[in-house]
Amino acid sequence: MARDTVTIDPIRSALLLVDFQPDFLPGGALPVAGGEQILEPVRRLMTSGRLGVVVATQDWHPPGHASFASSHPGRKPFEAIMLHNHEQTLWPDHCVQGSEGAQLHPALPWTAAAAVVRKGMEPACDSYSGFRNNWNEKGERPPTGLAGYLRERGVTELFVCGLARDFCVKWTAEDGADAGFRVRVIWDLTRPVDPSSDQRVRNELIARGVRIMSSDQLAV
Ligand code: VGL
Ligand code: ZN
Repeated sequence: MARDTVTIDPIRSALLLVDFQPDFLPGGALPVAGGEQILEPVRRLMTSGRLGVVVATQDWHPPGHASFASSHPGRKPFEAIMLHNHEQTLWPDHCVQGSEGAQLHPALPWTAAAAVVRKGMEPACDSYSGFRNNWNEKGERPPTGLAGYLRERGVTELFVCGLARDFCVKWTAEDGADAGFRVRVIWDLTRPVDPSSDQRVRNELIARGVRIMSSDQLAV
């Protein structure tokens, strides 16, 4: 099926790269299958400048983080618990601050990135989204400042890709839409933790006003 080309104004756009870190790629602590397949096309987009300013998120947890199964005696990775009145999936230890697996992935040209927003630094609270933490003990989701940064630069359009489709990409895209940006997820430049979630994730994104596109719509 031929799909329409998406018109891009680089002055008003940002390429938002979510969690391209070795821990989310095969061989890492929380590997997302097929993540390595999107590195090369993302590298090309980063250096092209076609999608405007390049901004990245970096999952950056202190040791003993509340999202780690190892912080909850008797719990195993991928189980869910209630944390601050919301369901929290427990993960293997991953993206520990300063570790090899937490670095920005060395296969990508990070000199092209204007800003990197670190997230998940609160010991007691997770942060899937680049815009806001998950809920804290007060039931709030404090902002990271990313929306203000983008707005001040005149950005209105976000092109989101990265890992993982069903967690940090989804939450980032939804919060970006809630913050008033026109958000597109470049679906083929994301990969999920759980491929069986794809239809639900797609529906939930669309319901929140996020557009789903394919990299082949970025025609030259
Ligand atoms: C992520 C689980 C835990 C992600 C981060 O980048 O999608 N998933 N931390
Ligand atoms: Zn994490």
